[in-house]
Amino acid sequence: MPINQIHDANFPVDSEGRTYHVEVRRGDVANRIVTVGDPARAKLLAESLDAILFEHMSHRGFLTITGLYCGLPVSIVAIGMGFANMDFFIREVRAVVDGPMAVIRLGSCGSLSPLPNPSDIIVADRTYAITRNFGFFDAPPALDAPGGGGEIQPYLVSSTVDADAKLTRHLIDNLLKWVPKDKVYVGTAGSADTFYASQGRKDPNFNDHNQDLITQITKGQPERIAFEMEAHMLYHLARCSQIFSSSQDKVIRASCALMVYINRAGNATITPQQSKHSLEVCTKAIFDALVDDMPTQKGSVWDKVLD
Ligand code: R1P
Repeated sequence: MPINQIHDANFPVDSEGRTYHVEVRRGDVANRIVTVGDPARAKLLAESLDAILFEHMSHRGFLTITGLYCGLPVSIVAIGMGFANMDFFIREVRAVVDGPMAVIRLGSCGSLSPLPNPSDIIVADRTYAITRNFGFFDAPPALDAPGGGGEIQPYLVSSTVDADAKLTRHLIDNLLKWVPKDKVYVGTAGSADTFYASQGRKDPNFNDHNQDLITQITKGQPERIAFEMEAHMLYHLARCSQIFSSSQDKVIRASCALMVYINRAGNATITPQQSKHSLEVCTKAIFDALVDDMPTQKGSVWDKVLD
């Protein structure tokens, strides 16, 4: 939406209440949401819907598809990549959805130890953030000084936040209907603010001071099995909605299924056939989990659609 069509500089919406970046208004988005990065993935997920009631690609590339699954309203929102896009999505959708929300992220990830393998599925029961510490690079400590630069570290690792226990239980139960038990892992996902340096990838063009990053992050913490880039912002905002909101109607509950696309330890990648299969089984499991978790829709304009 062009900037000249927005009202309210502090939470921009257009004259009909559409948000600035996702471009959705009240009635466009359901309370049960699957969020993905890739719009093509969102389109594939939408093939499982019984009917599509709303579809819109925003000028910033957020694709929202709302339809019915087992007769209940669900939305699929493709957001692109990174913390900022997850923040745009959650805040703008929360602003136009009434009642409690259940959000499951379906993403891809890299696994960090010899297992899980590419094509395995990780349910992130907990997440943490890894962020580049700009101060370390912009005003570097004297690394050759006694003490090696003091306390300042090149990367910041946050504390962890839990997924919603009930939603995660439904997600795991439904995944196990389609995926062998030894291919489903439950573990902690590290959400990095960048794909390269903050995930310990070496780049000869920059000194990122990350040669020991993966070892430091995972030392003594074998449950830290995956890297991706969005789940922690989702869990963090969901937690903030629970502890700081004055209303139960504003609560967001979140969970996440991650398709292992690459294994960093073994330098292995998923095949096209495996990624297609992973997407198919995750699609069924996630939609069924959302329906099991919230079998009726409460407090939304979708009540009227269903009457
Ligand atoms: C990086 O290639 C992207 O893939 C992963 C990361 O989180 C990042 O967004 O997830 P998606 O496949 O969901 O985009």
